[in-house]
This record gives sequence, structure tokens and C-alpha cells, in this order.
Amino acid sequence: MPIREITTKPYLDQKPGTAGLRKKVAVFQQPHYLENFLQSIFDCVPALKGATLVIGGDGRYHNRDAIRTAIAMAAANGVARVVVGQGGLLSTPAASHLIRKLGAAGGFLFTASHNPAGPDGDFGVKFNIAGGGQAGEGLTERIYAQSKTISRYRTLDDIELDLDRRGTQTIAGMSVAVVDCVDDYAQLMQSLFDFDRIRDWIRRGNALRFDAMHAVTGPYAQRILVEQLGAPAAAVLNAIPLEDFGGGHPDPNLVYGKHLVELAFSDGAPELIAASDGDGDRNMILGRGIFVSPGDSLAVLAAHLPQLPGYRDGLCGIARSMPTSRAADRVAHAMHLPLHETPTGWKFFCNLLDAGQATICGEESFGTSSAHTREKDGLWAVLAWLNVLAITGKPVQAIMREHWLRYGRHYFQRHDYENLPGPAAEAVMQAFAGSLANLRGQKLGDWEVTLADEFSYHDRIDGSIATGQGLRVVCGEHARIVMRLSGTGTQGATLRVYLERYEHDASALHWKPADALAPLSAAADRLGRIGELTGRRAASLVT
Ligand code: G16
Repeated sequence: MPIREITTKPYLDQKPGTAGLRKKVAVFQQPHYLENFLQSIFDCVPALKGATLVIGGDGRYHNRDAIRTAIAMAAANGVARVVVGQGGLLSTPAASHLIRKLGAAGGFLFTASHNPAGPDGDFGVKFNIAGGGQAGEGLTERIYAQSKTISRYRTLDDIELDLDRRGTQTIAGMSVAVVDCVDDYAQLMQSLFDFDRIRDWIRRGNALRFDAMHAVTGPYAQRILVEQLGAPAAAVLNAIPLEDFGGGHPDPNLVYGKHLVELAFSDGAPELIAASDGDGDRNMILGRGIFVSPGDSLAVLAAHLPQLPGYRDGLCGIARSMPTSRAADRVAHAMHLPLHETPTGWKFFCNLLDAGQATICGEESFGTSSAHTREKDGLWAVLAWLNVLAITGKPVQAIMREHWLRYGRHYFQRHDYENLPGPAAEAVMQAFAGSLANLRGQKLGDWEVTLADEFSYHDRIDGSIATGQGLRVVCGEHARIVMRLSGTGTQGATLRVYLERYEHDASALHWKPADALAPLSAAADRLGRIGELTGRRAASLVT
């Protein structure tokens, strides 16, 4: 089959955001759009030649077309072997694991994560490097630069490929292995958690509910929770992956997972209620009568991890993104572990994980995972919670109450102002930045400001420095306001305002988060002139 060199012209908008390139489907369907981006990756990563490449996606609309394109281009660019999930499916953490396990030189993950899917929805591409982590800032910049000057790409015409048939096929000398998307991942989970204890916990009548939201985790949850752990089939909701995610928004949070919150607070609620997102890397955890905020989930899991089979040798460190609540810091302190604070974006954890400096990482954006893979991992978090419930025999609510009594509570909320005109969002950031200079030493409500700056991160492992990673006003350990612009949206700009307040007095542990954080919310509005500059009276999404 002859390799074709196709002449193309650059698109100038292929700058990846927080996690890969995400755009409307229609943007990706423009002639040569996807090809340009993929060729830019092949050009910047010569190690792919003669090596193994993992390919998969979250099953959203355009996934199969994109995979065919990628496989034809991989063959034309000299890749020796492609390993692809059956039906084009691989959850993001499972793909990362496969890259690690197979010693692959990288992976293409076709996903726009939790963003809605379908012809009018979003599509995306992430490139993960050897070792399984997302491409770092330097490589991402080089790929972007290449995409702005690209003039040709390599491909094959009309390849014959059956994505639904497991086994090996050959395309122009390149082997293509179509694999079950769950097998390797399920094996990994069995090595980390005590499946017998969890099975027993379920057998004793403890109920759980997991919502796969018609996205990629359906087959994983079905195999692991139902077939291997013995949960009834009805425990997994929306288990069939659909190209449009059933018209839903698989972003498991208090808004898009509202039905789960209602279930958690209903009579006879299951013991554990959880959900994952489009590509399986996020998680939401609820117990009977309680929502566990992601920062708390990270802290509780870190505290219990050494009791779980895969972590009995102990932890080497805990990492969280800067805007994430500092609940994990207290656990790290108590466990005499280093606590690493990184910018938003899972990629920043990967060097720490590779260097053995962190065992568990987490983000406020409903992401938690450990060193077992190089992506956040929704089902891992659910299994970790199940294992904690099984070994403690306590309900989620009791675990949280005890945790807060011991460590204090970090009230936390993120207020999103979505789909703002870019200039309005920039104006708020400028107003907030402008107010920082004179804030130190001043009062913010009851608290004194101890730090007001823009967060930069110096990665001590590779020496890189990431600047402009969010504005923050810190009042010692008591309170914090962080403001930044999202790097994952595809429409307008999204302003994120993160609010955190710490209380340790037993009488202050059970307030409503919105009440506890109201003074900080008002201060954020005042300092950033949010209402005045955006015309919005309230956030469009509060999680
Ligand atoms: C991605 C990143 C996360 C990040 C989140 C939100 O998650 O992998 O590290 O926290 O986006 O980023 P932003 O605040 O810039 O929108 P996902 O699940 O969308 O891949």
C-alpha cells in the first residue's frame, strides 16, 4: 500500500490546553485538521518510529473516524505496532496503564473528557508519552509550533481495519492489535485492592451505585463491580457507552450529578454512590447523606492508603494542584510525608510520580489517582473508597466526621463563570491581579492576608518553570481565594474562582459550605469586580 504525502496548510488554533487539544466536532471535521495535529506529533516525537503506539478513545462521536485516520497515519509514519481498544474504546487511565505495561512510545487518546459529545458536541486529542503521562509543557509547545508551519502529512488510502474484531491485523507491514479494553486494567485493580474484602462487604448487603453516564467506564464497571465483585447489575447505571453520551453531560459533580446527590440524601440511600466522567478519569464520591468534596476525598484516601494491599509499603508523598483544598496537607504532615503543590493539570504530577516522590495525587476538579498509572483514575478512586469502607466497616459519613474531628475541615467550593466573552474574563483577572499588590497585611473579613501573588511552579525534577498558574490570596491556614481561567473549555472563557476556609473547632465542622464560604465569595467578587465586569450576578456552576 503506497504511502501518500498530502499537501496541507496550517491551522493556527491548535494550541493544546490543560489536557490536550479540545474543540467542537465541526472544527475537527475540517479538511486535514486532525491529520495536521497528528502529523505534528509524529514530527516532534521521532521515537514513535519503529515503536508501539497505543490508541483509544472515550467512544464519543467521531472517535472511530479519528482512530482510522490515526492508524493509517501511524503506518505511514513508520510505527511498528498499534494497540487499540476494541470498538475504539479505552478509558484514559487504562490507556495510560497500557502504554506503561507495553513499553509503548506513546498513545493517542481521543477524548474531550467530560465535555458533551455528539455532532454538535466536543472532540479532543491527548498525546501521552512513553511512561504513560500526558505530554509536558515543552513537548506540547513544540507540537503547537510544528502545527503552525506544517505543509504535508503522511497517510495511507483506504485501509482495511476491523475495530470490533479482537486479534492482530496487519496494515502495510504495521501490526494492529485490537484488545479488550478492560482486561489489563481489571488485573491492575486486583493487584491494588482487596477484592475479597470488598466482595464480602457487598455480600453482607451494603449497596452501591455507580453511574457510568453512558460514557467509557460502563464496560469497566460492569466487569469489575458486577462480574468480579458481585454487585447486582442494577448497581451500574447507564453502562452502555453511547456516541452522544445519551445526550448527557458526563461531568460528575453537584450539578451534572444532581440525581446522584438526590439519591444520596433519599431514604434508603446506598452506602456508596459514585460516578465517573466521559473518559473515566474523574470521580465523584457520595455516601448516605453526604457529598465528599474532592479535596477531602484525596485526604481521606491518603490517610487510609497504607492499609490497602497495593500500598502496604507506605507512601512516599502526596501531591495536589494549587487550587485544591489543603486538606491533604494536614494528612501529609501527620504522616511525615512531603506535600507537593503543582499547577492545575495532571501532567504536572507525572515527574513526581516517576521520581518516586508522590504516591497519591488529587485535584479539586474531581480527579484522584496514585502511582499505578499516570492519569487520574475514576474507578480507582471508587474502588479505593469501597476498600476503605470494607476494612473500616464504617459508613462514609462516619469516616468524614472522624476525619474532620482529627484534622479539621477545609470548606471548599469552586465557582465557575462559564462562556464569558474573553475580554471580560481577562478584565476580571486583571482587576484581581491589580488588587494583589497592596493586600498583604490587610484584613479580609476576619482574616489577615499573608500572601497575595501569582502562582509559579518550579519542577525540581526537570528544572522547568511554569508561570502564570493562577492568582491567589492566602490568609495563612485559615482561608484562601484562587482565581484562574480554565484551559479546557471550547466556548468562550471560563473564569474559575476557588474558595477555601479552614475550621477545626468541633462546633464549626458541620456548616453548609455555601454559608461558610459566603464572606470569601463576596471578597472575590469585590477584588475581581466580577459582577461589574461580566454582568453576571452569580456563578453559572458551583461545585
Ligand atoms: C483536565 C486536567 C485536569 C484539570 C481539569 C480542569 O481534566 O487533566 O488536570 O484539573 O482539566 O482544568 P481547567 O481548570 O484548566 O479547565 P479532564 O478531566 O478535563 O481531562
